[in-house]
Amino acid sequence: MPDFKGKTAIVTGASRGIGEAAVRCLAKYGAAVVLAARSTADIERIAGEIRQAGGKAEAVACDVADFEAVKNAIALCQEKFGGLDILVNNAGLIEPIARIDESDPEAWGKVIDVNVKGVYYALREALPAMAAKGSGTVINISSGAATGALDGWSHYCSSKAAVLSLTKCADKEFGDKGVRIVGLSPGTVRTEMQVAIKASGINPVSQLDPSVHIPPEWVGEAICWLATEAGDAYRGTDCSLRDEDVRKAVGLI
Ligand code: NJP
Repeated sequence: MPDFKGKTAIVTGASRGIGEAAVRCLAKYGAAVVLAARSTADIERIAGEIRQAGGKAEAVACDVADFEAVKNAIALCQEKFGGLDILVNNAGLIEPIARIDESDPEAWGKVIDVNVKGVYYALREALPAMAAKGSGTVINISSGAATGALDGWSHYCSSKAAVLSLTKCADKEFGDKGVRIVGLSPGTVRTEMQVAIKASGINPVSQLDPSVHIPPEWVGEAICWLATEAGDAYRGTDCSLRDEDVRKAVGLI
C-alpha cells in the first residue's frame, strides 16, 4: 500500500471525476493535497471533506490554460505544504465533439489550450523545482486516443498525442535528475466526460454501454500506485489501465 505521509501532491481538474478520485486517494494514503480547478465550490467542498477526515487539503482556483494561474497553484502547494512531490496533470476537455469539417476553430484551439498547454505549463513550473531537490513524480493523464484515431475527436486525439510526447520529452530532459514522469491511459471511466461522449452519438466509444466503464476510484488507485516505485517501469511512456496485469498489480482485480 502506498505511504505518502510527509509528501505533497497537486491534482489539476480535481473538482470531479478522475481528479476528485485521485485527490481523495492520495489523501487517503497520507499526502497533503492541493486541488486545482475552476469550480471553486466543488474543490472547496472536497478539500473540506478531506480535512474533516483528518487529512491536509487546500483548494485553489485554477484555469490550467492560464500559465499565471498554474504557477500560483504550484506556489500555493509549496508555501502551504513545504514542497511538491507529486503532480497529477489530469484537467482535460473533450467537448465540443465534432468532425473536422464541422468543427469550430476557436473551440478546437481551446481544447489544445487546456489539454496540451495546461500540461506544459505545470511541467514548466514543477520540473525545475523537482529537479532541484532530486525527486518528484509527474503523472500525465493520457488516453488510448494518444495513439488511436476516432471520428469527431481530432482535437482530443491530437491533444493526447501531444501529452504523450510531453511525457517522453520531460523524461528525456529530467529523468536523470531524479524526476519520474509517467503517463496513464485509464481506459473508459464513469465520469461526466463519458456522459458527453455518449450524448454526441459519434464514433464507437459513444455506443458503449455505461456498464463497461471503470469507476474513477480505480484510476485514483492506479495514480497512487504509479506514484510509487511501481511507476518506474513506465517512465517516459504511458501505462494502460486496460492491461489486466496492471489492474492486478494495482490490486483492482
Ligand atoms: O472528466 P470530467 P474525467 N482548468 O469531465 C477539469 C482523461 N480521460 O474525470 O475546471 C482546470 O469529469 C474540470 O474542472 P473544472 C481526460 O481526458 C478520461 O473523465 O472545475 N481544470 C474537471 O475537474 C482528462 O484528462 C477518460 O470544470 C479544468 C476535470 O477537468 C482526465 O481523464 C478516458 C479545465 C474534467 O472532469 C479527467 O477526465 C481517458 C481548465 N481549463 C482519459 N477544464 C474517461 N472518462 O473515460 C476542465 O482515456 N478542467
